[in-house]
Amino acid sequence: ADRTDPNALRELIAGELTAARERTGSLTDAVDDRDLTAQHSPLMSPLVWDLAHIGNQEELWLLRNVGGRDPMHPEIDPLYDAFEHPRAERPRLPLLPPKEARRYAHDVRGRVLDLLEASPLEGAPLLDAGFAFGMIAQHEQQHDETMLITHQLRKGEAVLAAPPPPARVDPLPAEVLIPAGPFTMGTDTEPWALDNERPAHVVELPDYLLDTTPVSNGAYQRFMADGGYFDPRWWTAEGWAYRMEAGLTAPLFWSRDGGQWLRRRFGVLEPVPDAEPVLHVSWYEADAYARWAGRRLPTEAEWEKAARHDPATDRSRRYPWGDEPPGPEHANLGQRHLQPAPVGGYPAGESPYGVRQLIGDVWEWTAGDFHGYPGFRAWPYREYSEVFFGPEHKVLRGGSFAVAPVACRGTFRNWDYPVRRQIFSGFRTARDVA
Ligand code: AVJ
Ligand code: FE
Repeated sequence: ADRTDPNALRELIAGELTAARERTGSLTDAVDDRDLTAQHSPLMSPLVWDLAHIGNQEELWLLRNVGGRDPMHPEIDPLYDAFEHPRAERPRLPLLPPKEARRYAHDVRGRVLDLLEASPLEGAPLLDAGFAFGMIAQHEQQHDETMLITHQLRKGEAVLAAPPPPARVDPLPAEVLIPAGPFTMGTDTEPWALDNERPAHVVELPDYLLDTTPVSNGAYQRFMADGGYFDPRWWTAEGWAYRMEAGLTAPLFWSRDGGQWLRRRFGVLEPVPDAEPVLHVSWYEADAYARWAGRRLPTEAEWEKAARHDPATDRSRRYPWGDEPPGPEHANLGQRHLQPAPVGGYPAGESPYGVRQLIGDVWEWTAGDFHGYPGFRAWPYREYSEVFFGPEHKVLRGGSFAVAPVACRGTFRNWDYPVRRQIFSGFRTARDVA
């Protein structure tokens, strides 16, 4: 799409908003009203909260902020402010019931599409390149991933299904060398990049070696079989304390059946597939595995250089494969498949250094804490990123099978507590060149 042509940009925005709403619809129409209002885990909101929160954020940013309209239902704002009520409390709030929540989100959307037709897409920072519209499409898709996590935590019969991802696996070297040198991290030019991806800045890295693919279930089970969960040598002090307190012996959703490990995935119990990337591990488990393997987690800069730097042109690109938006041949994104693809797939998504599956499949834990880049400016609200900066959050990169293309790129940064495991998290490892 030609983003410099306002009508083409309007069409692109409308398409992204519609795609997000279709996803929201399939996640919320798959269950009945009781399931929509139930608390499936104290870690998550009821699905009906996400639904109305999606509509409320859209109303706040697009109808009120951009469009200058009056609030539609000012009394509901505090219910859907994520900072007012922790997730565990949300089921007890006087939330809009499913029918009203759907109608509210639908009414907001109708007015937004009218606004989009009438609105200039330049002349104010929120409007330039349609930023506020892009931010809201990304926001809805982020909650669609959150709702998929709620589905994964939900007990009972399977209600979601999707075809498996491509089974192709290529024989690949275990790791690749990324030669020393500077690269540009972050962006000033990606039109819908969020504040924490900015500004672009040069980072100089020494030589390092990075896993060609995410760590597989097969490799992770060697760590388990070697007593990895029972040996404090591999764990940080905090990680070991958490492992003991939580009684961890395997990734979340795994269970033992005689000699075999099974995992539960969207209501279906099946043998753990050795070839898939390990999923539902905390940062502490990823860090312990890496130490056991004589390796370490990559830094964010190491991850991003492998994903974006093109040594032929000495330029950072949007994705490992170049600047074109993700297609189904490049990466496992967008909930097209409800599981990661086996490691060693997606040849068309390979980076110039030969690294695979950086985008899609599983979120990848990186070594460091979440912080702002040099020159960071909170925009358009401090509560998107800035209030989460600090040592309590670790950064994840690359997106999972649950992430929509609009909310995924080489610069995108996600974050969570190092104990989190219900998220679609895996990892790959790195090492210094001796
Ligand atoms: C960027 C995924 C950490 O879900 O908490 C949604 C995204 N921000 N609504 C989250 C977000 C506000 C955020 N993460
Ligand atoms: Fe939100």
